[in-house]
Amino acid sequence: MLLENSLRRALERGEFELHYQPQFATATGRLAGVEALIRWRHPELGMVFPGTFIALAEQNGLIVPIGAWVLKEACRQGKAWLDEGRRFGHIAVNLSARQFAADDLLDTIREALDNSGLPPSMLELELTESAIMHNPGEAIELLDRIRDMGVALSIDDFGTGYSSLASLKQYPLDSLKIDRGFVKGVPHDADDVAITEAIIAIAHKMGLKVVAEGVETAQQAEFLKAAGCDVAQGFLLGRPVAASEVARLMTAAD
Ligand code: G
Ligand code: G
Ligand code: MN
Ligand code: NA
Repeated sequence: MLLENSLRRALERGEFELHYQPQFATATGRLAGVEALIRWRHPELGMVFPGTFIALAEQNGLIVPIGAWVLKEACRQGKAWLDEGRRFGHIAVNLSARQFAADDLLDTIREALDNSGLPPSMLELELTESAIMHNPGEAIELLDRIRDMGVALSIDDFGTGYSSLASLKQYPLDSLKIDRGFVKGVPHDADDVAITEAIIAIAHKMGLKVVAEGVETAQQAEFLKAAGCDVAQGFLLGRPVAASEVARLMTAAD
């Protein structure tokens, strides 16, 4: 209850901020996108990480207004970078299951895009398998409508949920993010290697891009590049940092 009230106040007082973690194309090393990750700058506690409050915000529903703020702020920042002539590929935003189930999701996305002027194709939404599988029938229709706006869709933590390959085929997706649990084991663990290579092969056959998250070592990065993984993200390549800092990685548009 205490935390619930303080989360609500944090939103009202503007204590949330977004950090951005870079994603790089493995083939060229170029910046392919940035993922927005929420932080709470608490007046007494300092920086609070989402691991400590996102689950609670999911339970009490505050993730819906907090998530709407995240979308709005990410789109605003993306458009500001564009106006500064910076190239950053896309900006990825995490959507929780509760947001995906909310009635006003489409309006929230449309409003964030319209108010900011960010081109929809520069926004990518990351969903987990469980958020989608909760109601697969309705999910396809909702995903189709998001995709119709021109927004890209990605499955986060892929391989940890229970989406079947059949359902995967039906979703209008752009990319899969291989869960960091598998990335952690490559290139030493034979099972993680097999799973990672299989995900890349299936994704590519389905016309999807593959992003590896949680890349922490040069060996992992080399393996992923050789395996044909399109994009890599992780502490080795860049930690989540403030907008001004990630902007230094963005080249000027010519
Ligand atoms: O940044 P960090 O690794 O601490 O994030 C922990 C978890 O919080 C990750 O699973 C990430 O997806 C989630 N997360 C970070 N920012 C957001 C956000 O804006 N919305 C939602 N729903 N989850 C987020
Ligand atoms: O679930 P999601 O993919 O949205 O989680 C993103 C979170 O993963 C971020 O909070 C970020 O801090 C964390 N993260 C990013 N790169 C790495 C990494 O290389 N290793 C680990 N352990 N966590 C990472
Ligand atoms: Mn994510
Ligand atoms: Na993830």
